[in-house]
Amino acid sequence: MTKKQDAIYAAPLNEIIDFQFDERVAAVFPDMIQRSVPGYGMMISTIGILAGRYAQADSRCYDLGCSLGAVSLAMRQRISQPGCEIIAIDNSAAMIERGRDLLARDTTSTIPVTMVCADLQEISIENASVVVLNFTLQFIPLTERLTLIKRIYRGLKPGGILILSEKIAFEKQARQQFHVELHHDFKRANGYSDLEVSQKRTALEKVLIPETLDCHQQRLQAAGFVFTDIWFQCFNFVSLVAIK
Ligand code: GEK
Repeated sequence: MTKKQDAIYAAPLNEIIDFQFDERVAAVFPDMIQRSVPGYGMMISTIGILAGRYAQADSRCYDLGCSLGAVSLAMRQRISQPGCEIIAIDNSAAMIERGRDLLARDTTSTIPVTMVCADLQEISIENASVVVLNFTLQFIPLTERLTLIKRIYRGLKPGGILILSEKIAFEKQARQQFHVELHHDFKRANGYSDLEVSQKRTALEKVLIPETLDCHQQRLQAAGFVFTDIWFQCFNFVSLVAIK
């Protein structure tokens, strides 16, 4: 499938409205995320490998904030335990509609994937062996994040895994600047102009709220997870695992 190129912020805008996961974004999403998140492709395929190891027979694997379902498709390819089902949730109707089309064309596995258009804060999480928040928690209001992580912890079976990927912030100004500048270089190297980088940054300012690694690790511990570790980092993009 050829990817439609993201040019949403290419022309100067009089007013930059807060970023939304609407039809325009859904249409260019694979190109947008690939050119914006360092290591995205590798992270998707590695989440498949993690799911392949941690999925338990007759359990559920959740892809929360699934967008077009890249994580679900990667998990589906790698899970071999019998009786597993994948539940993919996103509250963007445009994402779910396109995601369902892509899922219908995927013939790599027979593991059932149910894609649901819903607020992930309102769905029940139960009998889970794998839960993935791949760049989703950063869009949930700060005050609601601990409640969500606790709910995930409760819904996981013993030995189950949470995979949490986030854009992070740094306390020390010099570190923050180093990683943000390198991330912007990464975007420019992938063909985004200075204008695109800056307009997108403004659009995301109030919508995507990054926290420090320490903050994420403390929240995971507060929710009950004893084992947590970082399995990926490139600049200000990190992925953690937490095992119950
Ligand atoms: C990937 N995981 O390709 N309920 C449900 N979905 C939500 C909510 C919510 N409350 N808030 C945000 N979303 C994907 C990438 S993108 C990350 C995830 C990014 C959804 C939102 O609609 C969007 O599709 C997704 O979370 C975040 O691996 O674009 O930076």
